[in-house]
Amino acid sequence: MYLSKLFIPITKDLPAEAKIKSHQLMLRTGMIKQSSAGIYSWLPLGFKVMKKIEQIVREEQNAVGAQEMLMPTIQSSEIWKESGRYEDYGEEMLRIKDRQGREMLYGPTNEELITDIFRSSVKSYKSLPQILYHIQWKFRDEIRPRFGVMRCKEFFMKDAYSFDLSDEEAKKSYNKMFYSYLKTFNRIGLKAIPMSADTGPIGGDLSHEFIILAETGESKIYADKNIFEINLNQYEFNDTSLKKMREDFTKIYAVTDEKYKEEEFNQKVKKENQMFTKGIEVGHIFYFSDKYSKPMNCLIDDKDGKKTSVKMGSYGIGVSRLVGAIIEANYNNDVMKWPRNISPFDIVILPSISKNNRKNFEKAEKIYKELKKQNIDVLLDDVDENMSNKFKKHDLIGVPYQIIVGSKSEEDNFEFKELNSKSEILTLDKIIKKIKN
Ligand code: P5A
Repeated sequence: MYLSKLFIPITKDLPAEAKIKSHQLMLRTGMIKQSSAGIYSWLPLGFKVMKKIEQIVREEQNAVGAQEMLMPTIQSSEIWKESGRYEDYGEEMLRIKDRQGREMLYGPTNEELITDIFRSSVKSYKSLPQILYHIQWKFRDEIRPRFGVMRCKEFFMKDAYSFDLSDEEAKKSYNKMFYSYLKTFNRIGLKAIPMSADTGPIGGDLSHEFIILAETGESKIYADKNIFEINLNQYEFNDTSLKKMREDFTKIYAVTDEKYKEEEFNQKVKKENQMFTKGIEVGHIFYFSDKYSKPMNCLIDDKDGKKTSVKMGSYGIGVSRLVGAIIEANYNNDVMKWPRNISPFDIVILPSISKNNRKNFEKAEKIYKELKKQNIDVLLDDVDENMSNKFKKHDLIGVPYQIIVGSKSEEDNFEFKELNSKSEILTLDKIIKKIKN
């Protein structure tokens, strides 16, 4: 893609409410555009990044045996009345009427709808366990939408739902998701801490939030630093090992302020290991047993032919929130550097262009064609402006690798630079190898 052809409306004027880096950067680089309070359009650059994150989330869900499906955004109020949440959910739920006057709503979450699907199709324990998920827009009429995509009204969520015969079996599903979440966040270069948490309107008595550290986060965190020492690779994908994994993580003190008690913190964590910081909740998992299946009559036959309510959990990742969270975690000294697997482009070519000298530009086009042939997603900055402005612009767009075609690039050797590092002179072959590795 040539930069001049890319729809990337870079803006300099920021609205006053854009207080945190991710919100400012996403507006400045034209990743998103606000359509009304808490509601955004995703423009090509932002959309590309979000789709890459979505794909990683999907791969890690599939890897633990979850199956993808798609439920609608609009739901009937009937099932919410059955579960008892129609009233409880309050003003955060966007309620709509269709032309027949039927009460509908824009789904803030899908526990009821998936329970309804499940009860009409699964009757026997033999079909269990099951984990189903979808990646779909949600709507919550947040009273104070803020921080751009971090807390908005319409947002993109991966939500999964597990179905098991017993509480014991259900905990195994919970552990699988726990593992899948840690793997997902690792893959996008984030250190996420699982923290025991309150369950709020979703319910149940077992729940963990996954929080990444960031000064601008809304959650206050009290934790033992040793939580970062646990290496996920030591666990195998079987029930025993995953049980041990969750125990290892939950043994170490880590809570948000809802559960924080000063005395307990001082008792359980040595002074030198105490960490108090802020973070962003990027995922949240819940085990609520028969909270929905009981009132909604989602019954299955157990081994003795006795009817029992299916045991359920639900598991969410804020896919659109992650875009902002990754920026918060990776933005440093006015430079944004995307992790390479979610960067909007693999590499950018920056030729030093002037009106009377087209040589660099021609060279850049040759490199561009060669990289394209190698299936590398490359951006060529063909805009006629000085190099220092170009560098500033690309420090914000955040593509991690650059080929600078200027005085230092000669014949088959090119100046190659990784953001936040010194440049080096390499052949195109070596550059291609580096990017593909
Ligand atoms: C779990 C899946 C649930 O809704 N039901 C289905 C459960 N959990 S949750 O914690 O309420 O949300 C899951 C994740 O979605 C993101 N999120 C948001 N992102 C942007 N704007 C919002 N207003 C918003 N609300 C929730 C968070 O990442 C959260 O962990």
